[in-house]
Order: sequence, then C-alpha cells, then structure tokens
Amino acid sequence: MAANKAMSRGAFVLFEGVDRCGKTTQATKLVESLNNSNVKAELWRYPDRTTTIGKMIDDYLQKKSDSDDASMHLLFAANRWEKKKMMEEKLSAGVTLVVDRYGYSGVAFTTAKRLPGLDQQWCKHSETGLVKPDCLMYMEISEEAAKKRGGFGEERYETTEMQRNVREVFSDLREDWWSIVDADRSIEQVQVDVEKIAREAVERCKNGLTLEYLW
Ligand code: Z5A
Ligand code: MG
Repeated sequence: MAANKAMSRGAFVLFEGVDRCGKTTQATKLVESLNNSNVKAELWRYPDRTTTIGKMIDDYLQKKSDSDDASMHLLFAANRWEKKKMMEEKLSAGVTLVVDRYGYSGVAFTTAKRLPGLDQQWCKHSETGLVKPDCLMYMEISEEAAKKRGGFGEERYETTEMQRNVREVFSDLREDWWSIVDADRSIEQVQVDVEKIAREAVERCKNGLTLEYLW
C-alpha cells in the first residue's frame, strides 16, 4: 500500500534576529508580495500584544509593570500557545503565515538574562509542542550596522549588553536548516534573498509537507 501523502498547506515562514535587523520591514514586504501573486498570506507577530496575555507582556516590556523572570518567560510562551490551534487551522486551510519572532526569541531573551535555573534547556520546555517553522530566516546584522539604524527605544531589553547576550544565544541555538540572511545590505537587496527562500518554502508546503513540532 502506498504511504499517505502529506496534505497541501500554507507555509510557516519565520523571521528571527537581534533588534533592528529588519524583521518587521521584510515580513511586511513579503506578505504584500505573496498576496500580490495570489499566495494567501498573513503577517503574525510575537509577542501578539492584542490578547489579554499580550497586554500583560506589553506592560512589562514598556516597564509599566514588573514581574518575576520565569513567570514572564512562561507568559511569552503562553502567548504562542493561545494561538497554536489557530495557527494549525490557518496552515491547513492553505494560508501562509509570515511570523515576526517566535519561540527562538523566547529562548534567546530569557537565556540572555543569565539567571540561575533559567538556562536554555529550561527555556525550551515551555515551547515544546508548538508548531515548528518550515523555514527560519535568521537576519544576521553586525552591531555597527544595527547602530546606524537609530538608537535603542525605551523598552526593557533595548540595551547594548542584553543585545550582545541575545546575539550569543542565537548563535548557540542555530541549526543547519536555518537560512542565514545577510541583513547588513539594503532593504531591496535583502528582499531578493527573502523572496527566494520564502517562495521555496511555500512551494514545498503546497506540494504536501507534514507539520512538525518543537523542539
Ligand atoms: N521577546 C521576548 O523576550 N520573548 C519572546 O518570546 C518574544 C519576544 C517573542 C519586542 O519585540 C521584544 O520582545 C523584543 C524581544 C522580546 N525585545 N527587544 N529588544 P518586537 O519584535 O516588538 O521588537 P520591534 O520593536 O519590532 O523591534 P525590532 O525587532 O528590534 O526591529 P526589527 O523588526 O528587526 O527591524 P525593523 O523595525 O524592520 O527595522 C528597524 C529600522 O531599520 C527601521 O527604521 C527600518 O526602516 C530600518 N531598516 C530596516 N531594514 C533596513 C535595511 N536593510 N537597511 C537600512 N535600514 C533598514
Ligand atoms: Mg520588529
């Protein structure tokens, strides 16, 4: 008997990277270009600051509230769990999801705090069972190039030391299947690579690809 062929579905395309590497810029442009070529696509961002959990995260990031670091890590993860079912439904309905940050940022930012007990392994537990991206574009940018894109904002993690630690954890987390995009270049140059990588993933998923889960 022939093995079951995986169903055609939308792709989960993820952008990750340190601050100001251009994730939101590229994710926005990609969604527009996919929709213009009749590939149904939506832009998702994490944290999703619109949900009840997302509002707590937003307050924390804007330093309007303070909380225990482990609790905050779990809230960031819960913000992904609360949308897991919708994510699966959209993908199986053929919608491509272009996602701006995900559990990799979750692990990178909490581990970067270098707190006893909150190591990478601990951080990964709360992500285990979430949908794994079909393609992960890690937007690699030098500290110098990032600096040229303006100063830090006012949010909690926007400091040089934190960003250096985050960069280190990301390089530790890196896996062979990630696509590393040179994000030091112009928006248009980066966009060429992004289009190619994303459309390959869309094609693979359209032809039938079983959904995988972290971690
Ligand atoms: N966080 C966490 O702790 N745990 C988690 O689980 C998750 C997140 C998911 C909020 O993230 C914070 O939450 C974040 C991680 C933490 N903390 N920090 N720091 P966010 O995603 O909301 O952060 P953001 O406000 O979107 O900023 P960003 O991600 O740092 O920026 P970006 O999206 O990578 O860059 P951009 O907005 O597209 O571009 C930045 C500027 O550069 C802008 O003026 C652009 O016009 C310009 N730009 C973009 N591309 C280029 C090129 N190629 N050349 C020149 N200029 C460019
Ligand atoms: Mg952004």
